[in-house]
Amino acid sequence: MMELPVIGQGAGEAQESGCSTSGCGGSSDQLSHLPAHIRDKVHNHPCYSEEAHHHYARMHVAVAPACNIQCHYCNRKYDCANESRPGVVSELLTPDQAVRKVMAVAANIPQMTVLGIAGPGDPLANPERTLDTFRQLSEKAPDIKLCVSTNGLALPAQVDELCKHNIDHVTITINCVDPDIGAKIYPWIYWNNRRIKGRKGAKILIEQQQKGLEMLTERGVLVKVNSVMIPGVNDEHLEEVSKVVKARGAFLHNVMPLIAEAEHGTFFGVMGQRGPTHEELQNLQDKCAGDMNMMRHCRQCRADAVGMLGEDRGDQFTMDKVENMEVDYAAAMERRAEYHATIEANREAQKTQSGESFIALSPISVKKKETRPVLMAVATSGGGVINQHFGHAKEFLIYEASMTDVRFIGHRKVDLYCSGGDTCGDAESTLQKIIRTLDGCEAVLCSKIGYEPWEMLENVGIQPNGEHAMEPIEDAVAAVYAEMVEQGLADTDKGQSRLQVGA
Ligand code: CLF
Ligand code: SF4
Repeated sequence: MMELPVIGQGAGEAQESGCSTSGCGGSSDQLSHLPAHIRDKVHNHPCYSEEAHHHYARMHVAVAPACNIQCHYCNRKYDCANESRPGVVSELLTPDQAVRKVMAVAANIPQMTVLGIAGPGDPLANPERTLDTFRQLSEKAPDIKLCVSTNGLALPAQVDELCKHNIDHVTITINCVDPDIGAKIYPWIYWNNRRIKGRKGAKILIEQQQKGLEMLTERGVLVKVNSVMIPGVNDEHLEEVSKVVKARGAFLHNVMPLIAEAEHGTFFGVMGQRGPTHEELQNLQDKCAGDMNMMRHCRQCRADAVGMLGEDRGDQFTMDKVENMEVDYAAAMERRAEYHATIEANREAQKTQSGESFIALSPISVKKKETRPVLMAVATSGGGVINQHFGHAKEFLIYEASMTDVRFIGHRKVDLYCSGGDTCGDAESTLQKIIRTLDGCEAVLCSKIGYEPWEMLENVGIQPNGEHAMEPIEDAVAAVYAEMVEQGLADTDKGQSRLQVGA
């Protein structure tokens, strides 16, 4: 097998491998009941397949500045919250610049399989710029999947154009199907050259979203629905949204937490509207999961994000750098195809290996029936393996292990504990914050960990574990769970630890 280059932040940390994912609706394995042509469509899409996001990257090009609605969680100076976390886009691109940038990234990041347009405004409120970019790319870079994210208002009018350009993944942000709730989220929409406020505007938006969703699914386009969970506004309503969009053919539902800070200058931020806790988000995702495939690995990316989900390599591909890159795209396509074949071979090999980890649990399950599920945090820089130092992790993936499966349930962002140099003086308080972020977890799996964090984690009842470096994540989580079961640490009558971090 060809050797794969490093894809994470730390040299030598990331090696390609794979993991089979159980329990996450977004995984390819979970989608094995679907027809082959649909499985093929999602197999290497890092958003539509949870498993694929360990191996493949996406990029966004910020070609769409205008928007046709106002959301209470958005400030035009910041990225579209449909598909991004707050933060201005670095550069607004013309379609020609965007195409050049995509080809440069594809030639340099062979994991990049998907190009998405997701802002900074609404792509379909800027149809010429968006469609020109897609049209050029479908000709010049035919090995890249095209993807778009929209609020849905202009969608019915653009469905046929999107289909012409081979766009077969569309995300619609649908926060409600009830106009009274919509009026609390959308102060106005711009429709037929008029600003329409309140309930009336929300009703039109909802009708257009539902119509667009149906039109796309009738044409065989895969539709993902994103919903922003806003506690006290639409949180209790989103189960209903999940049912409705599934009935109309949506493929995947991505319930994302509201991001609202006063400094973003958004209505919700300024009004002190809070976002959901990790627990509230997970509970809602679990409730919706009864009706729908759920996405749990969304990173709420910027509208100009580049790289694996959770990383941003945008500063390596600013237009001044891209203009100086010579790209032989035909040669790059050949290299990419070879690289993808190697990833796929490794994914297959790892799947065979992963099946064996659960066999190890079977004899224990006969003896130990009274066990409870356990949450574990994992440090990884990609490839589906435990390959990151605790101190280098910018986020942890959270898995729930039980006697029946290992389930991916989300990720939690953290402040970097060890950034080296002068910032280390603040390490203790940063470490305390990280430990708070891991609330509810009972083990942390990483490639290495220092003595100080080890001790602090142990003191609050989280077991650090560096014994499974470079092993597939799910195998490692299953192995640690098996040990906990054997030691009686996962017995039903042994409660989950609660954190007592510092003062
Ligand atoms: Fe981009 Fe969105 Fe396509 Fe993915 S992102 S347009 S479907 S290629 Fe993905 Fe980013 Fe979440 Fe979006 S992690 S914000 S779901
Ligand atoms: Fe902002 Fe996106 Fe909402 Fe438009 S659709 S207001 S850009 S979050």
